Amino acid sequence: MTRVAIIGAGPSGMAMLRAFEAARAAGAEVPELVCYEKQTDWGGQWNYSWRTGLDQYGEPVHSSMYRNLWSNGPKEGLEFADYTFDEHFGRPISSYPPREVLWDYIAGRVEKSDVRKYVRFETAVRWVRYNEETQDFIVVSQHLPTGADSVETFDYVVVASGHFSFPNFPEFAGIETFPGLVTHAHDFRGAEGLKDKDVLVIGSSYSAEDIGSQAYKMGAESVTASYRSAPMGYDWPDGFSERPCVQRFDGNTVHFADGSTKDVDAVIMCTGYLHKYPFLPDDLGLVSPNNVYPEGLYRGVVWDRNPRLFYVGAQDQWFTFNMFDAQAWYVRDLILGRIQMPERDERAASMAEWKQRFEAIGGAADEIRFQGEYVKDLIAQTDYPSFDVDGVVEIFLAWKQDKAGDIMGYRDYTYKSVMTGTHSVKHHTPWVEELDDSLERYLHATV
Ligand code: FAD
Ligand code: NA7
Repeated sequence: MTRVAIIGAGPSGMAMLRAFEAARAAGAEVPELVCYEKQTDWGGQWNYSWRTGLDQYGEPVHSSMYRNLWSNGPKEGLEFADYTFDEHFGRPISSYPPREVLWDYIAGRVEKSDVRKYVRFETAVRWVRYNEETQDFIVVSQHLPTGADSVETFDYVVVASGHFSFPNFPEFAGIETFPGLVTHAHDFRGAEGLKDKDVLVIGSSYSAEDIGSQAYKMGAESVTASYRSAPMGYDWPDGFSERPCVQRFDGNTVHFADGSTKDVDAVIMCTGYLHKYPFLPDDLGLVSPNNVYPEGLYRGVVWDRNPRLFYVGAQDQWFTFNMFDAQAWYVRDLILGRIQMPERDERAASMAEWKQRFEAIGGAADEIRFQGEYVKDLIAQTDYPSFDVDGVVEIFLAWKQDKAGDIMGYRDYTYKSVMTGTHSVKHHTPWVEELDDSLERYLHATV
């Protein structure tokens, strides 16, 4: 029987499991699946861990999420086409739920599909090697609680291990003698300790924006965000400002590229993540900056140098959960032989065409449209329930505008689902005042 290894049971790996289960439920014969997950539960980033650094087994902690993390885009942009928010919660909820609520939603779908039996929890993949002679993969894994290792053979491997876990940690002159907290967004777990502090966040993307906002929300004395390429440019509240690149630290004084200085108590590097796959040899491992079209992946999922290896979720993400579904259904159909794997020339021509489109991208709105076109391209080829992808693009564009107009209040805005037509409802408490991110309070409290 054909055997498929899935590495990771985050949203991408769970989409893969759901895709195969949907085919099985419809009467198809599906391959034997083994999904390796090094954590004790599924959900990937959404499965919060208080730990930082190494976990109880000495493994690098995967989680980069933190307390009080609320969705940074409207949930109407990520809704599954085959499992809606209405189906899960039974009533309209707000557009920007907190982490635990989204975790509940993702898990609810796969709990219903009875796919937990395919997942080997607390089992880390250590190494993958392709055997040219037998045309299959050897996967070496280790069960963390017992230390027992296992070596197994698979016809296909799907890499779904995420790419927001290994921090990109740059060097700055003088930082080695900075007397306060120096950390990376990956190890940030909450801003309560930043109350009354002067905080520096380095970076100008999602993490800088949100961790800076968390610090502000929890009562930081000041927040300074330092950008390398361009400022975020929001209309920040008093006490929150942007400055150009950090040039050096001198004690707790930061010197910026415009000659200005600022004394700070804490430095949080929101400088992004590395694509890192320590279990892959270099001929199988993706090397890319964080962008919407990583090189070497035919249709964004097939490892062109060895088309028996797939990546799900390797792109920078505007679309998330429903894009992982589009990818998973497509990969499934390649494995099932419902879609013929194109020859190398055809793959090269397709990649060249998409690369050209990628290089023509001029800004965030173009990126969103590009990713929408990509999702449509995949969905058209499988039986994943078709949905109004252009409608989702419009929601993302509206979100960008709402955010530009109201950075501390945009999470109180509401949008309409393209899946169900349901208009979300306002959360009972404005985001900037809400200090309890529990599912219990979100779903059951009235004030
Ligand atoms: P992950 O969620 O990273 O899951 C990968 C899984 O692989 C993990 O469970 C990990 O334990 C496992 N794994 C890794 N290596 C191994 C190994 N060697 N062996 C076995 N298992 C392994 N998206 C949104 O849509 N909205 C948001 O608001 C949002 N906020 C975010 C905030 C932060 C701080 C971060 C870091 C990401 C955020 N994202 C958000 C994006 C998020 O990455 C995706 O939503 C989603 O989690 C990606 O799913 P994934 O399965 O590809 O990867
Ligand atoms: P991103 O989106 O990859 O952004 C990384 C940011 O870090 C970006 O602004 C970079 O600036 C900046 N950066 C990188 N290296 C440096 C150095 N050396 N100096 C200064 N600034 C630097 O990562 P995020 O963590 O924000 O977001 C990743 C995911 O987590 C995302 O899906 C969110 O939902 C949560 P640049 O603009 O390239 O000059």
